[in-house]
Amino acid sequence: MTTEANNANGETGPAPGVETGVWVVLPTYDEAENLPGIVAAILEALPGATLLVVDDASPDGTGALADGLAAADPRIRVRHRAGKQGLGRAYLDGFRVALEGGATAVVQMDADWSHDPAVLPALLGPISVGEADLVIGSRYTRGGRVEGWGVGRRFISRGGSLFARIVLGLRPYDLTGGFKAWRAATLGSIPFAGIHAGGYVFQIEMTHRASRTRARVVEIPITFRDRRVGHSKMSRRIIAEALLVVLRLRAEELVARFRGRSAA
Ligand SMILES: Nc1nc2c(ncn2[C@@H]2O[C@H](COP(=O)(O)OP(=O)(O)OP(=O)(O)O)[C@@H](O)[C@H]2O)c(=O)[nH]1
Ligand SMILES: [Mg+2]
Repeated sequence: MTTEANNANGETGPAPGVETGVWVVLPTYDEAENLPGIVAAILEALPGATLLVVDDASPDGTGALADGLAAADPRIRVRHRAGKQGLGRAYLDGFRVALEGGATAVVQMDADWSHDPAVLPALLGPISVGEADLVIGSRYTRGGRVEGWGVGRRFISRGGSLFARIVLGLRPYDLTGGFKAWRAATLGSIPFAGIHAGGYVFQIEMTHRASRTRARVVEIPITFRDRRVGHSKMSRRIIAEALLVVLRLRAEELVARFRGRSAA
């Protein structure tokens, strides 16, 4: 048997290889300028993957653009959602579709070029060889970098990761980043219903939940770049929410432990 799957006339059909069964979930909100390029780069890095664009009715027409790309390439799918409900909800919806679609591994990444598609094979590597259940593309592990952020944004991001790491007692250094690869079974074992899917805290909570199921979490260094074009959606409200939810997650765990002890 051969893993060669190109058809005779060289059409861009799915080419089974290591990444067969990999779904890349790409949430978009007003990413029309970025979408065609990032989609092409993702599929170049992972020719056998399925790429799911999850668009929240972007006013700039990203959804229609995605439909056009999907019509030309069977590896591309589009999930349209009625309106902007935040990144976390878009991800959970996309994860559900990927798991129901038979994904064996699920990648999550931003569409604004902050996450380099060329890293995708390396991100999936530890899962393919059976050494990890969750791989984090990490800015804050040895060799990781951030480019294009001012002092303020760096401080918020690093501080947020450190705060969550200490409060929740987690191992990874980058808890707020959104470039991750999941073994499908690990992702599927997390109950989505209870997740605080609002903003930035979503990334922390998903890694926290995975760690509590004893998932093997591995960090690989990445260089994160500030968005190429388009607008930033970061706000004070998102940061405050993240801090509060981290404290709440810890409080919930302590209460559960206390209840367990007093019931025993
Ligand atoms: N479907 C969907 N996608 C979203 C939503 N909010 C953000 N996104 C996408 O999620 C990814 C990350 O969002 P960003 O706005 O880049 O968030 P960020 O990286 O924290 O901040 P900036 O890059 O500074 O804007 C991008 O691909 C966005 O288009 C949303 O409400 N729904
Ligand atoms: Mg971004």
